[in-house]
Amino acid sequence: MTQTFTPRVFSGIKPSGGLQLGNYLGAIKRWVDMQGKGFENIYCVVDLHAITVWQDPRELKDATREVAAGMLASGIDPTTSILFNQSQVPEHAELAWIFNCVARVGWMNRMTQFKDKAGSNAEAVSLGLYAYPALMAADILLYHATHVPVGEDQKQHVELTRDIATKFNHDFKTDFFPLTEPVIEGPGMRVMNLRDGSRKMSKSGDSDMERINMTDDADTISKKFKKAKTDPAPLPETVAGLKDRPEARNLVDIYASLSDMTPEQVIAQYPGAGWGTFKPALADLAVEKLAPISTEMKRLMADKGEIDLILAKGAERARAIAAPILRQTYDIVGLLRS
Ligand code: AQP
Repeated sequence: MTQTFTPRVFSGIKPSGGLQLGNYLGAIKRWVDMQGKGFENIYCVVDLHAITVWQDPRELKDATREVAAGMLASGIDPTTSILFNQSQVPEHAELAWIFNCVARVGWMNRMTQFKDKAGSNAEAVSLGLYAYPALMAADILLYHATHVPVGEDQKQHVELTRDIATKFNHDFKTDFFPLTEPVIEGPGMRVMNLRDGSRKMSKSGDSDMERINMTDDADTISKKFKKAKTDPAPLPETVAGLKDRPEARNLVDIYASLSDMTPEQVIAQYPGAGWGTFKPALADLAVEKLAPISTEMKRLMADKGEIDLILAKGAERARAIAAPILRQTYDIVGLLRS
């Protein structure tokens, strides 16, 4: 008999700094939309992933709370969705070890995000950064998640999760783990750096001017969009005219994602507009959409106890799903529980 799996969504964000616009448009905004669509939703602040690069212990706890606050302020409902931080559910690390023994070194060597992050320093980065995709597979498969909404940048890792599930199922002659689908759609799927349209926007990029932080105030947001790199040409008359213009394309995509429009609709609204027109319009839109979120984030962060309680309750609910799946995995692998 083949297994049937409950439609279940898992996704997470690393507290490796404060939230940036890419995390919101590429992930959180879509997670909010997935609530009430017939899935069980599990959202995680993946602090074990954050420590794959050095984190100041004093800042990590607050960054964890800030990411949780960003999710709550954006509309994640902790009574219907499960919201917790990863390290409070130790089963993640336990299943990751098993997957370290299933995944092949050659698979890890192909991960482009590792190459990007390690750069020319690959010998000196942590073993954890290299093995990160096996932990990510564990995060997902520990809940038998069927769908993972992520930005384009994470697609390869979700494919690796499917490879690990396939190999596990094959090696142990079972159908225990589902083949999880990545859910990647819409113009927010890859938000690019405001100073270099060939790189994605990141929390940990060198310059604050290259990203919009979810806690930036209205003046800062306006200044960053005003100074965003563009080419000198105005917006084209059609979307096809954005080809080979990565910075212009990025600003149009951000506008589209914030306004729930398509890039075609944005261009139709601003055909041939100069940057002096489009950038202030984009800044105003971003302030309108982000200000309520950042105000609510600040309110939530003022009461650490409230966030900590939400995360603790979420961890308890997560463990209720995770623990039996890990126990069955141990049994399948042949690990003795006496
Ligand atoms: N620029 C982006 N565009 C679209 N989606 C993005 N995501 C991140 N940046 C963008 C999505 O956010 C989710 C969580 O990502 P993460 O924080 O766990 O890892 P990351 O992708 O490595 O994020 P950062 O901000 O770039 O962190 P650092 O700088 O610490 O490495 C994922 O769904 C991701 O797709």
